Amino acid sequence: MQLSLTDIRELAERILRHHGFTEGHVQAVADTVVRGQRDECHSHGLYRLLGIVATLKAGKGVADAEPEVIDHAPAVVKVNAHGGFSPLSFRQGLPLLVDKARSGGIAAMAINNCVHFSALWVEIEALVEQGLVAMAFTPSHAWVAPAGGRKPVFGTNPIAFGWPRPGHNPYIFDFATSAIARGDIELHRRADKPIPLGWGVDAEGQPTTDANAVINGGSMLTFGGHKGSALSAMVELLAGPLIGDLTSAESLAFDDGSRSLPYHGELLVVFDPKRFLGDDCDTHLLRAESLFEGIIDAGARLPSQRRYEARLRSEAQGVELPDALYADLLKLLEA
Ligand code: NDP
Ligand code: PYC
Repeated sequence: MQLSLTDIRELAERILRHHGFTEGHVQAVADTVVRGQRDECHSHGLYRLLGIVATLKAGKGVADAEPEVIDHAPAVVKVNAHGGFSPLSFRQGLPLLVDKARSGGIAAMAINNCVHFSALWVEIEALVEQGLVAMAFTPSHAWVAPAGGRKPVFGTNPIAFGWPRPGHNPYIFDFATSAIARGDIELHRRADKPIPLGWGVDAEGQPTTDANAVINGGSMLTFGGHKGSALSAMVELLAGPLIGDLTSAESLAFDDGSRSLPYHGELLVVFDPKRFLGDDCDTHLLRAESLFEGIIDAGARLPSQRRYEARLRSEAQGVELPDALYADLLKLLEA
């Protein structure tokens, strides 16, 4: 199916309203999944609506939750999502987070008690647009074995980072600390395609190219062996106990076999370069440009470049949805 961005936005909004989401959630969630689809981040585009509705039906998410923004400490904002989906909590906490970063130079926001389904770059872009440097971390469900271990302990635990670049798209990376996001393995299973070796092992701990064997009884693997494993543990700690919220193992226990989206917290940390550098800010941001030029001169590409190119393409031509996904999305309007 070839659909315009307006078409997919309307479809996403209709599905969310049909399932009783309040208008704030409709707008925040639709915005997030449409951006994912637009930038060809297929694992976190419209596909996520299937999991969102399944989570609601399993009673593991609240469609009319009202996020509560708490001015917790001079540099800390907390947002209690009260069981709702994270994008609205992020939106509502954003102004206070930005104010705190501007006044103190550094600030953090903890989103608690939320269903988390999204790509983190969506939030990082909103912060970088304000001229801030930003990082985000969140656990998920315990699907990933630690390097050298035999059973899942970690979530897919993404880390995202953004740096503003005057006159250019921002430098943003955003990746799971597993070899790949769970969503991508699920998409391979839906399309009946083999996964590359290195993404996961089967129930016996044997390397496999069978997505189903990884999802049902197997384990995902970390990226970069022990290094990804340690980073994944860091995400568990920062966006779990540090903010008083669930680890991936606890999120999976809360799930209780319902196969819902993960339920836990998220930590965002932002820095205001103007506060760090004062009048010298522009000079140093310009110096940073030579790093990006160096990467490109070396023949590499910057992270997010593929995404920015996909965005331009989607804005001009619309997006392509697999027929099976389009059919499953339409079914959500009947159920
Ligand atoms: P990838 O392994 O594809 O890595 C994504 C990042 O690496 C992007 O920033 C990407 O840029 C960049 N990148 C990829 N290839 C290159 C390259 N050759 N040179 C330079 N940069 C490159 O994605 P993941 O599967 O790890 O993660 C996908 C998404 O899943 C993320 O957005 C993440 O937030 C989300 N996720 C969310 C979770 C949650 O709990 N909410 C859990 C796990 C993942 P580009 O996009 O331009 O290719
Ligand atoms: O793709 O790993 C993933 C994921 C987990 C929660 C949201 N996305």
